[in-house]
Amino acid sequence: MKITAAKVIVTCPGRNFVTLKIETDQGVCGIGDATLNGRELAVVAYLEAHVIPTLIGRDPRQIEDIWQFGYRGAYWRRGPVTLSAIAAVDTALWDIKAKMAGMPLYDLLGGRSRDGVMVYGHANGADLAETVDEVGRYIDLGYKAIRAQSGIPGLRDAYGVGRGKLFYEPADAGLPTETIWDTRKYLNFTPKLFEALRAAYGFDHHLLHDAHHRLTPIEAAGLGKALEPFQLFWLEDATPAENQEAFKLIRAHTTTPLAVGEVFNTIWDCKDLIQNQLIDYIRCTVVRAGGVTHLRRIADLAALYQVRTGCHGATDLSPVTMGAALHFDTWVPNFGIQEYMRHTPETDAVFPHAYTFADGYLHPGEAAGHGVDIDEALAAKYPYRPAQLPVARLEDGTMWNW
Ligand code: EZ4
Ligand code: CO
Repeated sequence: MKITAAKVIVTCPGRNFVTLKIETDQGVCGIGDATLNGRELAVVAYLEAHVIPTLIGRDPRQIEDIWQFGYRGAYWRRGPVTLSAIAAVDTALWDIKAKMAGMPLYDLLGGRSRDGVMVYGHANGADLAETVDEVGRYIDLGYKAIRAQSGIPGLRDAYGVGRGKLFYEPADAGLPTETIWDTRKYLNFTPKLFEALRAAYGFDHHLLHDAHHRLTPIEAAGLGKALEPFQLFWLEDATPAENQEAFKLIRAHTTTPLAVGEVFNTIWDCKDLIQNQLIDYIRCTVVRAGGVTHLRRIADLAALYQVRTGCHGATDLSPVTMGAALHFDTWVPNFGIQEYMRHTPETDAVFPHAYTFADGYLHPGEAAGHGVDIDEALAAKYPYRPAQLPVARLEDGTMWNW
């Protein structure tokens, strides 16, 4: 069996997505997501100039060897561009292998471990009252788990607050939007939000929150402690994690469960956090962390330390990543939760998929492969539009973490 062709498809049905399609001499093809939000064209160039030429003529069944070739063969190890490109190849090859086997991908990985994949939705509002209402809307939609983010009094911008309901899209301008951040106002407000949410809805639902890298370790420790009475499912990205040891300080002060890893790209970014039991959930997903092949290694390491998975699932992860992640989630023994931000109807139309939502769970479907396709004719109607993520500055102008 041979790979005969591969191409990159860029489409913007409301936001940019990069998709790799691999064709074979058996007529079976597979697709993988290569979208790196705000840096899309870097991965396009990487795939077209450096990866696709090495794939032609290769046996697509050799997923492991092709992964190692992409990783070791680059010499320049790691990094989001390289690992997103490797992930796209890997996802497309698993898609092909599962289609050849006539199996849904989860079956090929080792079979079903659960009946459905518990997801969390994103509730956000301009202020506390609106955010409380939004959480209620998700409860009414059947969600078992909800992430709450809110506008903050006295602060113009807060992470996670969308302009419309149910859809949130931060990459909103050709050049980065400048937002203003104030940690004092955020720390003053956030416990009040969760107090109000528990007062309104009780303790039966899982509540989550994303600090989005804004805090120092000691500030994160304080927030974790202040949130303990409200029993969060997790506090995410409490502080940047380039220095994985920073989490020792947070861990020493709070029992609020911690989740990290959506910006990680290999197992090496996760290693110390997992081995030192500094986190409870690892947020890596298929496209950002080298595909199913590498994500599986991260999950296996995590399992040794009772760390569970919590795959990133924002709208910048295309339906292709969502589909592949749902097969992974259905199989992985140490599953925790899956993030689920709905894609727009335009995006769903470009990427017809077998996965479905019901009662707070996503189901990957029974189609052979990962169950997601791309309508190339429709994709061609939505040309690339430059869009970058915002940046954050403190009120005095100092650059901060967005
Ligand atoms: O800001 O994926 O938990 N979800 C998140 C996301 C990220 C975006 C960045 O591209 O933090 O909303
Ligand atoms: Co996040």
